[in-house]
Amino acid sequence: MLTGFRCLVVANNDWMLLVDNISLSHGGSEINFAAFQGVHKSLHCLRDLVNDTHLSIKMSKIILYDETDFNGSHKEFVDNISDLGTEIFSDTARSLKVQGQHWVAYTKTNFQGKFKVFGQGDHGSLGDMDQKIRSLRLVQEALKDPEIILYEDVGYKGRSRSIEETVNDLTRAGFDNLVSSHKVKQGVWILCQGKNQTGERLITFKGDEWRNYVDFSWNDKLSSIKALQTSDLEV
Ligand SMILES: [Ca+2]
Repeated sequence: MLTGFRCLVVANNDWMLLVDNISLSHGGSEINFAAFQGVHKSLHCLRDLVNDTHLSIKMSKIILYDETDFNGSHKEFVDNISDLGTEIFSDTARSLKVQGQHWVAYTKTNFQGKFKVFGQGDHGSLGDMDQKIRSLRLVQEALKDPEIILYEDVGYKGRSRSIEETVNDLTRAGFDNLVSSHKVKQGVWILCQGKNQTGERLITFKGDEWRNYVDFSWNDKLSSIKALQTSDLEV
C-alpha cells in the first residue's frame, strides 16, 4: 500500500511520483519538481493506483540506520543485496524504514539464515534482527490471491492440498507433520514447524518448487503456514 503521495504525472509513457516537494522519476533518481512545471500531461489521483503492485515495486526502497530510532549513519537500497558486507553495512542495522513493497531481511548472506519480513513503515528497533542483517530481498511477488500446493510425499507425490489462506494448524487440513514437497502458485508463504506460526521458519515465493524437504531437514515437520499480507508490518 502506498501512502503519502500526492499524484502521478504520466509523460511520454514514463511516470513520476510527486511526494510533497520531492519527486521520483521512473529510474529512481531524484528530479527537481520545478523542472516539470511545464509538463501538461494527464494527471491521475494516486488513490486509484495504491494497489498497483507493479508501480509499488518501482518506487520501493529500504533505508537502514546503524542506530535505533533512525539515528546514526544510514544507507538506502532499492534492489536485492546478497551481501551487505560489500556495502559496509553487514551486522550493522539497528532500525529501518520501508517504502512500498515488503523487504525480507536475512541473518546470512545470499538470502539465507533466519529472516524477518518488514512492511511499509518505520521500524525504530529490530528485535532479534538487531545488528544481524546480512542480506535483503525485495518482495516483488503480488500478494493477492495466494496459493500453495502442499504434497504428502517428496517429488510432488502422494496426497496434495491447495492452501489459499493462512492456516494456524495444519491438523485441520489433515496435513500436520506430513508435508514433504510444495509448489507456490501465487504470493509469498511463511512455513513454520510449530502451530500458530511458531518455531523454525522458512519463506517461499511464487514459482518456488521445493521437491524434497529431506534435503533441508524439514521432512514431515510443517505444522502451520502463513500467507504474507499487504498489511503485515512485521512477520
Ligand atoms: Ca511426508
